[in-house]
Amino acid sequence: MLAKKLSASEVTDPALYFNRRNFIRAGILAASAVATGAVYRRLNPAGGGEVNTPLIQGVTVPAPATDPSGFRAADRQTSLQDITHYNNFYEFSTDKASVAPLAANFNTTGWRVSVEGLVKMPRVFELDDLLKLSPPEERIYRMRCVEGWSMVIPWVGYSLSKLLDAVEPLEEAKYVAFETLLDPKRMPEQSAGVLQWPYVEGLRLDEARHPLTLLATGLYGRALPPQDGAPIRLVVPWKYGFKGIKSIVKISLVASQPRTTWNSEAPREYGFYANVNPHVDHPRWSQATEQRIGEFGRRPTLMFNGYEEQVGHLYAGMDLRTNF
Ligand SMILES: Nc1nc2c(c(=O)[nH]1)N[C@H]1C(S)=C(S)[C@@H](COP(=O)(O)O)O[C@H]1N2
Ligand SMILES: [Mo]
Repeated sequence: MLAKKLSASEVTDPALYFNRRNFIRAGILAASAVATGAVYRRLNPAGGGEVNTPLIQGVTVPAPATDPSGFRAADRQTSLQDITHYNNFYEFSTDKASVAPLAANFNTTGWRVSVEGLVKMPRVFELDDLLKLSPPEERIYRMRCVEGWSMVIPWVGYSLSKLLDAVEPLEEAKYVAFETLLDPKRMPEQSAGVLQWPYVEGLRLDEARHPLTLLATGLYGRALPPQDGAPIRLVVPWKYGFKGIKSIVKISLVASQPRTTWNSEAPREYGFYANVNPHVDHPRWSQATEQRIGEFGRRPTLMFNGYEEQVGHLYAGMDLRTNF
């Protein structure tokens, strides 16, 4: 979201967009949907680049061609090169092309994820135990960043609901809060004040339990590369990309709506729900179209990113302009 330096011609009255506290840190905050394509082509000339993560054994390929589940989008998949070299991961860099090299040596040895809060069976999972909780499945999802670009990614993982079932949420639990690792030694930009760290996100419990909501551990059949959120991240295909929190260390079941990073940085621009919606524009740009990375030109953005059939019922009766 912090795509480049703020220039006066692009944002005439920044005070309209950021509160005082945030404005100081948000000095470089100015994404432009128009610029996305040009910046992307400049930073990503065609070419190789290796991803050295191990292959995941025993990945199951679930749904049939018609795919009423939404698990396997038929769209052409974005290349591994693009998925791993055009990243938003501010703990490493605000420059999409710099995340891969800066995250390359990210050490995930001894990774644990604490699942806690309003649950009957709180538990600190060793990564291996978390990976073994449910068989890995391939899910081909359309991904849409709030900045106006999109990708199609063959993730590997399992539905977050499997993990939630394992810890047995209590009756009072209404939301799920997620937290990224906080360790400035391993995540160098956490020493800078770009965002308030750690990165946090949240979902309503029914959203978190939807089968499309994925706890991702890999992509293209390999373990998750550092730049995409190793060793474990969230993927919610009908929401803007920033909901997909990376490198998770804590998942808490809570009673009320948790604070989320981008919503607290710029509440007018980024809502808690962040459902992909071509009819609700970002205050500074239209959300009606998107640039699919690897394609020329822009294509229309679909309601709920094309997953309306699967998730529309979660928002029945809600005003999606106020709850953006
Ligand atoms: N911890 C953390 N998670 C994050 C981000 C981040 O900066 N930090 N960026 C978000 C944004 S804005 C997007 S679009 C996606 C990008 O995921 P990708 O690089 O795997 O495509 O990650 C999301 N998750
Ligand atoms: Mo994003």
